[in-house]
Amino acid sequence: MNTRAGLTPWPTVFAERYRAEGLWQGRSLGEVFVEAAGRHADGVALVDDEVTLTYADLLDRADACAARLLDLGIAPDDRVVVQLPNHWTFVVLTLACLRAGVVPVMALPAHREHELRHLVEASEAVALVSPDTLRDFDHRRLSCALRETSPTLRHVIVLADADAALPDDVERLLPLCASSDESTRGRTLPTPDADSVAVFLLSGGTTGLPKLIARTHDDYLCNIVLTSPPTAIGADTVYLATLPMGHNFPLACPGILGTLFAGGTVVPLGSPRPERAFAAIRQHGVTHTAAVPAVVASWLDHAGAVGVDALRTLRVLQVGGARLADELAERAVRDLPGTLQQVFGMAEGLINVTRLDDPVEAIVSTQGRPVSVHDELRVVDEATGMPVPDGEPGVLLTRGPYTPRGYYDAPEANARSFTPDGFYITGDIVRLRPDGNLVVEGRSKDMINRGGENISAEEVENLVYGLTSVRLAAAVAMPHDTLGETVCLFAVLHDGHELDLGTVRAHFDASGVAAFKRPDHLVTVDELPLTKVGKIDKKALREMLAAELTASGKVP
Ligand code: OOB
Repeated sequence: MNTRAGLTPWPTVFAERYRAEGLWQGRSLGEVFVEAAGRHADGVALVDDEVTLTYADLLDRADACAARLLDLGIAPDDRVVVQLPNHWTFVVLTLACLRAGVVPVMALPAHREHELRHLVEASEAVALVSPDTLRDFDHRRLSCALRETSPTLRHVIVLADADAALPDDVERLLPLCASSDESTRGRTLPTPDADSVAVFLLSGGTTGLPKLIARTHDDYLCNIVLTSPPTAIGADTVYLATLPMGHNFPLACPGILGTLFAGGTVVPLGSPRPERAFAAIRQHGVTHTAAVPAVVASWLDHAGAVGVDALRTLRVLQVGGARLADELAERAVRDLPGTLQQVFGMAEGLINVTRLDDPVEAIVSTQGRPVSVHDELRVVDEATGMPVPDGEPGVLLTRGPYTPRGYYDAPEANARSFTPDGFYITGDIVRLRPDGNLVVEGRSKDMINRGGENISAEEVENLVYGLTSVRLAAAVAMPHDTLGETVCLFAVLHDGHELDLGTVRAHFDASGVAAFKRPDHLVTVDELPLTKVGKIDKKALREMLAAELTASGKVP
């Protein structure tokens, strides 16, 4: 597999500058972990209900797992779709991939056939790692079915209980992640090039299915190194990972990898529910964690009921993924221990954070500023693409040492999402304050941010067109008091047809789509409003929806 194909490299002058500035260190992420493990051999690297692993243990298992992947015939540069819950095996497997130069494609546990098929195809994955069954869903069956129809997928690897009966052609993840044995001990592993792809992250994607974002060892290490100091990560950090671990935020901002590179302890937790999270924070003395606003809201409510004693070790609460309402931010600052840090980031690169010593006003009402002076930002007028006057809202464009110049193997999307001079068009409407902090004011991209999950309106609409009753469909964001936004579907039906929300949702389930994309609300209309150029007028639809909600007394 040639990982360089399909990539949009940084122009040489930029690459040279990033190397000269020390932003790109020329080291693979696996090597950086080996060094950290050498410095902190006896420190606890990873702990959950099942295991407690020191750095020496974790490195031993990661390297043994790397050797076992190679023995299976999975080669450096091969892609492996990883769909795992927050579990210690995710960390061992990811480190194993980084050590061997095998490239993980970070799927989410919520993904179903629709998304996984696309990820396998787009990455030409040779292996798919999934749970056996999880929350009543039979992932193993789906993984095997995908292998039947995929020309590249050879291995299905499942996270199953040791006593679960599995077919012979399915590999078990647990033994792959076990300590070294005779066949793996002392094996020399290939060292990936620093400019090769370390991981594939997924874009929120405005058009249809998620696009792959190839993050190189150089650029992803830069991401981790730059986000660590503002978050005060160190050897005494205990990081609780409750967001899906394959997401950029908990993985590398600075998250799991940042904590492991600093000698701290990672605590994976399968659910952000406040009862579970509070218990884990108390049990492990968690100092740092990351959450989306909807989760913070549930933690605040829970803290109101049970008090904050369990959270007394918390030093930094990172919140991002969706706009944190100022009122919620104020409550978090007032009612929760530790310092709130707003994080406005994206899998495509740029990370903005509020600094821990910022004035409370900035922490509460801004989404922070870039982590590097080498992050270039432009705020432009949506229609003309010209810079807006200082302090005015506009679309944020960015480029920099950890913001790739294009999606993987997606020339059409790249023409839409990147400017000719390499700026990524975020589709976020921001205002740049004189103090350098950004305020996220809205969005120009056609997406719905449901509790931190970015959903492409177009993907929802395309799925809805699978219903024979639907003539026209438009999905828009509907305000929601805890999730921020949910999915509202406007539909024009063919004459004589009827449609209810249950039918739409059942159709989504039957299409094998991640459940978070199902519409939450359906409005059937006789026609859809159009803009002057004849496009569906989503602004008008949002206004219609607001009027409908006000009339029915459902305004959040
Ligand atoms: C994070 O990454 P993605 O790729 O899932 O989503 C990125 C998009 C942004 O373009 C923006 O539209 C939205 O999610 N977003 C926010 C936000 N953080 C992300 N909108 C408003 N306020 C915020 N604080 O979501 C992500 C990646 C790394 C770190 C943090 C979040």
